[in-house]
Amino acid sequence: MTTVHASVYELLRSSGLTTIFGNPGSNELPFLDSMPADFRYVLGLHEGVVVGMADGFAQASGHAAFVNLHAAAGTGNAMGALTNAWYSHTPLIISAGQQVRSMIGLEAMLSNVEATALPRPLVKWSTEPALPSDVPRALSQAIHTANLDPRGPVYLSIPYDDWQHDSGEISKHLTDRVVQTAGCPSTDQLEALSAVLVSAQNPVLILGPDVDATRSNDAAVLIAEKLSAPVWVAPSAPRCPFPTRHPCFRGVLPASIVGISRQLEGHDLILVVGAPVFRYHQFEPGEYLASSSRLIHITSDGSEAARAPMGDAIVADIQQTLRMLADVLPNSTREQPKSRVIPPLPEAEGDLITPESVFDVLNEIAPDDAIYVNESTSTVSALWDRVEMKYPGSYYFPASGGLGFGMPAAVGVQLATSDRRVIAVLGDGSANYGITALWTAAQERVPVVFIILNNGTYGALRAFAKLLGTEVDAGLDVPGIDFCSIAEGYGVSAHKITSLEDFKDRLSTALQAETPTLLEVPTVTISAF
Ligand code: TZD
Ligand code: CA
Repeated sequence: MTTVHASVYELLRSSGLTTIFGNPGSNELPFLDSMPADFRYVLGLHEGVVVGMADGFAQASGHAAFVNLHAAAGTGNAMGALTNAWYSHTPLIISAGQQVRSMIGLEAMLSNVEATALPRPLVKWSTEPALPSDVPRALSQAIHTANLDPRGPVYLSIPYDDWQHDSGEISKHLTDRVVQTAGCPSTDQLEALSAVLVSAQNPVLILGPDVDATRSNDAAVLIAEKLSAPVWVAPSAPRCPFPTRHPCFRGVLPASIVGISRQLEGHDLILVVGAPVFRYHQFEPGEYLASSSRLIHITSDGSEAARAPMGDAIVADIQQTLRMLADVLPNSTREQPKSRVIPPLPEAEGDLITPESVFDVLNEIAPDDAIYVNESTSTVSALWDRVEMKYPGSYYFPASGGLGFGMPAAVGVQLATSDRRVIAVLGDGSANYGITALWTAAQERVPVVFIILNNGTYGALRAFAKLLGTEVDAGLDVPGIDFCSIAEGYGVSAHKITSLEDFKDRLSTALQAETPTLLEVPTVTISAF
């Protein structure tokens, strides 16, 4: 007999899922019993951190990640992090232990009542197998579902008395199944798209996170160069799809309805790839699009295509479509756009350091293939302006805006990418939501450089309050947090920065270290808009 336990580990192994991000409880112990030696368990101290680390790991590796959470309370703690994984199309296979089958109905302690409903609507699929021998097949379904476009998280609740059951006959057929998509545009669709682009007078490209996720950055560069078109990054950007010092690069679009239509005015053709149309944020109503503009949207996510308020869409494989398009497009005779000018460095105020000068130091000292995990909300534009990012997979930001992603994701990205340095840029507010990731970074000896921009306040919310015409003061300041003491408490060496020179020195040392470092930088507050 092959047990469910043996079949599941075999399936995980054959699917490349040998790293388990988790936080255990009693329901999960029978699964963790005698874990094979080729598996690695990465412990997170809070489930939001567990999912954040797995999210970073999956996004950076380009492959699904496996998560093991504790039943209802553990899953509940993970929900905020799931909002980010959902919107970044991160393939996560999230398993959770369940009470033994005979006691779920009794609502014994640690029962996950209505387990499959709990993680919705933030998973593509959620299941609790009807019988123990179906656990391996359900896991196989979960893995394929997570990996099919649009990729995303799935959830599997497993009663803890299932593991020693016989897994039955079918499980041996599961390990070598290949499930593929082949979503290319037809020849007619490709010709029509290319004809529209060629005949446009003033086309513009807008690129989203899935261009970077599918490693289609080079194809996007070719298309931009062939069209001599300016390139914007779609609003509320969670990744960097285009080299930021390329002459065609224009920046990140604003995130309001009028902000976008104003910025795109004059373009007769707008090609949006790998992003929703659009991820708006601040409500500034008006025209969605100038009447002289036509919008075409290429996405692998049918829901993104269907819910857009304007434009036409092609739902297809992004990498294949961009490569095919790059091949068929002729070179335009238009002049190439000219590189944009980087804004001047603002004057420093008193002893405090400006975020802009922190970014200039990063740009000067960090390796050019450094990976930035950003969760400093008021300084997003300044970072995009000042830090050059030229390689795929150089930037990660919470895709739903749910804070608590930055610190854990930085650990996960670094675990997946040992040949590049990860620099986490965190606000003093944001850092607290995932702070226990510091402990995992120390234990796993993950050499992330954590930079806390400490302005003592929720800076972005102060800017938003102004934008809304409100005068909010309550709940916006976060004074009195000593991040160096916290970091040292979790085993991470830390320094409070006293000057820009000091920052340069400490950063250079941190970038050579083989273990994590936290640098707390007292900064001024700048306006987020
Ligand atoms: N809670 C969660 C989980 N996600 C959120 N996005 C918020 C609360 C609301 N929020 C924002 O959207 S930005 C922000 C909060 C609290 C302030 C973050 O402050 P910070 O960065 O110190 O990290 P800045 O640069 O001072 O804005
Ligand atoms: Ca702050």
